[in-house]
Amino acid sequence: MIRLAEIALTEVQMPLKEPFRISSGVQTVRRILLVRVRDHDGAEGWGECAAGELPNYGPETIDTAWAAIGAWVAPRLFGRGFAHPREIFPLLEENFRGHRMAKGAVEMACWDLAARRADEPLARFLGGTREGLREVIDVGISLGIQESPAKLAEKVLACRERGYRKIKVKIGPGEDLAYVAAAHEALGGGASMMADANNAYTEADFDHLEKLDAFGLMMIEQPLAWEDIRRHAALQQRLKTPICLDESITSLERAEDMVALGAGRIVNIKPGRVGGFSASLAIHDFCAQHGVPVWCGGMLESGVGRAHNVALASLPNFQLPGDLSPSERYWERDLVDPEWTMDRQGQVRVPLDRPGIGVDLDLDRIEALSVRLQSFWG
Ligand code: OSB
Ligand code: MG
Repeated sequence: MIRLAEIALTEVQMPLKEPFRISSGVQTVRRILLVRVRDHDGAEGWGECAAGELPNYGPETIDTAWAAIGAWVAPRLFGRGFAHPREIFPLLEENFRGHRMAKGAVEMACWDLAARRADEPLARFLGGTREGLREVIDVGISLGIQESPAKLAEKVLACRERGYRKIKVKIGPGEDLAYVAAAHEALGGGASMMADANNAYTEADFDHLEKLDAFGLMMIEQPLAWEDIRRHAALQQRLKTPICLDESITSLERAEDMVALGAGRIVNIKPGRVGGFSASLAIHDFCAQHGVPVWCGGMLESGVGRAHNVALASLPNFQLPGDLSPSERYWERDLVDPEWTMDRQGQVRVPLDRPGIGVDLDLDRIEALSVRLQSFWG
């Protein structure tokens, strides 16, 4: 039984090595909300909230998540026992709409705690009886919008040289065709390349977006508004390039809608966006049953969130490279030991030799970077 005794929140602020600009905004410092859960037997688990500083990806921010955890998530979890962490998400959904990133941060910390108590690596604990766990995962990189197409071309070449198996370029109106063309030319093709628009286009842009078909991209991610499944279906009808949904997939039901309406052919799963691992596993299994490949997205997490993503991406239907860049791509120094690495073949190893998330927290560094702490007690 898991009986939570404490949920501790810490905000740390870490400067990114380089600013990350996408169509919906730019980040230079990552404000990170870490969650530590402890049960009455003294076992602990760690989580990281996917939300950023501004509500420009989804409606949540790290401040709304902080408030939601304190006001509604923590009180609901205290004072009861869980035989398995899969019981947590349904409980958090009862008459409690949205706030999936807040729910997910705590839920995933509880999965880590349960995996440690079961003495199993998180990847195995998550996979359960599913066959085909991956021990190494192909890694892709997500490149922010650059100053110029030429600069992007330079970057994509360096990424290929480094070994990345997939290169995602961010696009937006006025910063699209010339950028994709330059990257396409540098790489000599579009097969290992994709574009992510983060909601930047509308129905008025369909003719324009059709021009992207010429580049033979692996996929185009979230071209239209996050709540708009129907127009993605209309666009997919016109495009040869598969559409992958990211922001739109806030739950299993939205993945079902995507498949039923033909609104996309690939799903980006970010466990934080859907409320944690229970919902991620449900989406993973649903997509596997319907022949829809999935891959694991990223939210510029520290090594804590990255650990959850890597564990999830070890599941069999994660058929495409994940946005699982190594620590050195984001940070001077990460919050975990060992830091996340990628080999020259563009793969990350799933830590299967120790229980839970498989990395230690650098508590001194976390303390040094922390700007806010709050504990809730059960
Ligand atoms: O759309 O996938 C996205 C980062 C922040 C917000 C949205 C997105 C991203 C990324 C970064 O693409 C992926 C990573 O963590 O490297
Ligand atoms: Mg995206």
